[in-house]
Amino acid sequence: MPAQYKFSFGPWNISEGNDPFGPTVRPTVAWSEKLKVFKRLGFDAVMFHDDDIVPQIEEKAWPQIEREANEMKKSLESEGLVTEVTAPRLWEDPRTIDGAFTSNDAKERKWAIDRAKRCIDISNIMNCNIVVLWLAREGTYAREAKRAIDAHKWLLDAVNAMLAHDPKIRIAIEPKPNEPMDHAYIPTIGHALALSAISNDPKRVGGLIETAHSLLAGLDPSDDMAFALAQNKLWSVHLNDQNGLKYDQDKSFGSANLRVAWNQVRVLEQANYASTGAMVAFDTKAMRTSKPEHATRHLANSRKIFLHLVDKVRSFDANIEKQCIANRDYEALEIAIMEHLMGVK
Ligand code: 3MF
Ligand code: MG
Repeated sequence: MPAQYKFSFGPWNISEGNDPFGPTVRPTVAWSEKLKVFKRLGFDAVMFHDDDIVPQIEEKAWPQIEREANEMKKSLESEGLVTEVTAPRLWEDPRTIDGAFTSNDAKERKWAIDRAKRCIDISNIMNCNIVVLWLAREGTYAREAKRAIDAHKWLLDAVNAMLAHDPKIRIAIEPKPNEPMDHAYIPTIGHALALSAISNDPKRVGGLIETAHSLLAGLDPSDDMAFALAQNKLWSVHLNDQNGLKYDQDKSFGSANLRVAWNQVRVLEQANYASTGAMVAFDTKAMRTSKPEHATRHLANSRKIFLHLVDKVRSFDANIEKQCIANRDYEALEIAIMEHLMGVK
């Protein structure tokens, strides 16, 4: 029996539908309501930003943060849920307008490292040893605005400071090539794992691949996953979809690029990903047109498509693959896969 996949999403994946050109179109769903959605939709875990766990975290002292994190942990337990990952939200504070770990201002860089350490402390309360770094504002709008060589050294300093803060914490870097920045300093998993390799404890620095982020970098998400898997460094995935090179869309998994989705599931199956203990997260967004009562369908649909693709991968005739490869007949391999996906023969 292959290991069962475990699924997660984050509180931000149930959202109000605002975009850069228009306001919210759905009422805010209280956390107590969101909490009930997880099990109902067949999910096992929650991914959190630090301030999803402790709102207005900057206004609170540690004893209160500790108390609120403990309460959150209890409410998860009462639902039979666990925390998949935590992440310091380093991109909303006014101090990080010019970047967090790579700000030109030393005080702001220190603030960012302190916030990341606090996120680790919160993560420990939540019984979670993976902290995700989405390096949102580590990059530039104007290439000359920062010294990139210094920026890379500062990123390394930040990662090392986090590793030193807690001997058990693991850091999963979530690369993204652009948005909100014009160019990000860690645009791909290659950059992330190179940073890992020069850190003080490479075994504790890995990656998280998001489908849309790989596509925005012009790369194939399944190959990005394979690169990390080959180094035992794929610690989570944010499955979603993306229609070409435009803004980050976070569409339902498989909804734009079915074959690309099939290949992601295939590579996870080949690696027996579920048995590594890592989970499948869907970082997807409801369409702005979705009515409030339909605003979690993208999560249920993504999970459904994922599980259908698991069946498709498992039911594909391995002999066809073997023969086509032996015969170097990749046209035959391709049509066999397409017919399998379409359910025609
Ligand atoms: C942005 C993202 C983020 C990260 C999240 C990590 C808001 O494109 O994908 O989602 O996944 O912040 O914790
Ligand atoms: Mg993401």
